Amino acid sequence: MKKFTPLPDRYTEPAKQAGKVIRLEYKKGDFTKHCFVYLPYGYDENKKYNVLYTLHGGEGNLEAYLGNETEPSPIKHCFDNMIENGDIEPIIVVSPTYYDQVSFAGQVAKAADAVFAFNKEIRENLIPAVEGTFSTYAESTDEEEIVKTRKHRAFSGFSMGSLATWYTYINNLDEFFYFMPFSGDCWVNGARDKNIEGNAEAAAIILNEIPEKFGYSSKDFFIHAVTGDKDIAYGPMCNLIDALQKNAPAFVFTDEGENEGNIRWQVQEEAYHSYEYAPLYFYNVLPGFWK
Ligand code: FER
Repeated sequence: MKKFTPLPDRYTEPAKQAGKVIRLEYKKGDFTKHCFVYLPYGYDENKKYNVLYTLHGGEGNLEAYLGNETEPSPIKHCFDNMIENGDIEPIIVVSPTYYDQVSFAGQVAKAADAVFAFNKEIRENLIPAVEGTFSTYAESTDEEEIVKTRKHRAFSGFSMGSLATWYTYINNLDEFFYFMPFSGDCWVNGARDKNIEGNAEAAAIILNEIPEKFGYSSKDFFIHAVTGDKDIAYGPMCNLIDALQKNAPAFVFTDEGENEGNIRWQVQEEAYHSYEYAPLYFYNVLPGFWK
């Protein structure tokens, strides 16, 4: 397994070329929600941008990645610096929440329920709101067009947001090509309540069936899963990766990019369960997407 490249100095401090954080309201039925959207420096409506959707953890909220319009976060500065230095092409980043704007801080089971319900909202409300407002590869928000442009969409998330990333692969593989689960494994829906043993084995069987279910091959997606060796998700993620290596032939492990396989696993030494490592992980993962 390759080591992570250390984050360059000052990548979490304001860049010279600063993108913008915008608050975007959208409807979910009668309910109004919002998300924060990062537009890169020099955003131009006449250009097309790849989009990263990224989800917070069980005690987080929709400001976890980008901050907000007036107080941008270190992670937002990291996106600016990566783009300014040419590590990645300019991208749009979307930070939504699976909660209905209510604080369920500390209630992991509530987070799991919200995560399991969120994929419908991504498909029906979130993607149309974002990609109908900003300039992405999708020329319209028709389902067919969103599916056609799936190669230009990535999904990531931390902890319970990583659970959401595995579930977006399971439910919305037709809308996303790239996945970056960080610091969270794939709980089988309801397994916790039912006390099912061997969650990782059950998850591997489910994950293995997904590409065929959508009519895709092993070349039609790329997952780069990451965590730290001191992270509470390290053990569960190792179990999941082991189960995928043993029982899920749809997954072709690689230490390189998507031309060599479709799943890559990388672990940072001495890293704990924290957003603190998100800039390091984005810096190492995103340059491998959209190549
Ligand atoms: C995991 C480890 C921890 C995981 C989730 C958590 C989905 C969440 C912990 C919390 O929110 O307290 O592997 O996978």
